[in-house]
Formats: sequence, structure tokens, C-alpha cells
Amino acid sequence: MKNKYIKSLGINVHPVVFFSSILIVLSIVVSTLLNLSQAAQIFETIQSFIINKVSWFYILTVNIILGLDSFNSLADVNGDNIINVLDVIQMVNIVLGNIIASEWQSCASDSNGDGNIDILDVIQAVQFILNS
Ligand SMILES: [Ca+2]
Ligand SMILES: [Ca+2]
Repeated sequence: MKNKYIKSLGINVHPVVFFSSILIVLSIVVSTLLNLSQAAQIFETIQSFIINKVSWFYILTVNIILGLDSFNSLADVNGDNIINVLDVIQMVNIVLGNIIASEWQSCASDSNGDGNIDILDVIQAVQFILNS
């Protein structure tokens, strides 16, 4: 059986999944960087909605995130105690259904604590990486 995984730099990746995930993540990051004012407006709109409509949930979520972050597991999907692009790639693969997340990975991937793993979690993880 042909091994379709690439082993380099100590990571084991599927080439199609890996490079398509990188392309998706880079396109999100680049489009955000190229449209900073529009991205800021979108994030401000989302934040305003959250604060005005579901502030109790926002406060609860922030406390949960801070609590989880103190254990350094939030968004650390691969469990190496570092939050970087490898975690984002795994999150994208979980969102796309390319990999089935363990219960621990599901908890780590739910960056915003809303109980769903989706693109908002990926965006939050990318923002965390860019801000750190
Ligand atoms: Ca990690
Ligand atoms: Ca989520």
C-alpha cells in the first residue's frame, strides 16, 4: 500500500489536506491583512452584536476561555503546548471533516466556547497567534 503521507520536519501530513489547509488559512490571513479596515469592521460588528445581545454568554465564554487558557490547552489541538499554524491546520481539518477529533481535540478546537467547532474558532486561533 502506497504511503500517501509526507514525513518531514517531524510531522506526518497528508499532502492534499496539508496544502489545501495552508491555502485556506493563508487566504483568510491575507484577505484579512489586505482588508484590515473591512475585517476590523466585521469583527467590531460581531463583537457589538455579542455584547448587546448575549453579553451574559460573552462574559461566561471569556471566563471559560481564560480558565481553559490557564491550562494552556485552548487551541492547542495537537497538544504540544504551543499554539501555532499546525494547530490551525488541524482545526481546519476538523472543521472540514477531514479528521475526526478526539474529545480532547474537540475541546481545544472550540476556541470561542460555543460548543461548535467552526470557522470562527479558526479565526480566533489565528488572531491569538497573530497577537502573541
Ligand atoms: Ca499545538
Ligand atoms: Ca466554537
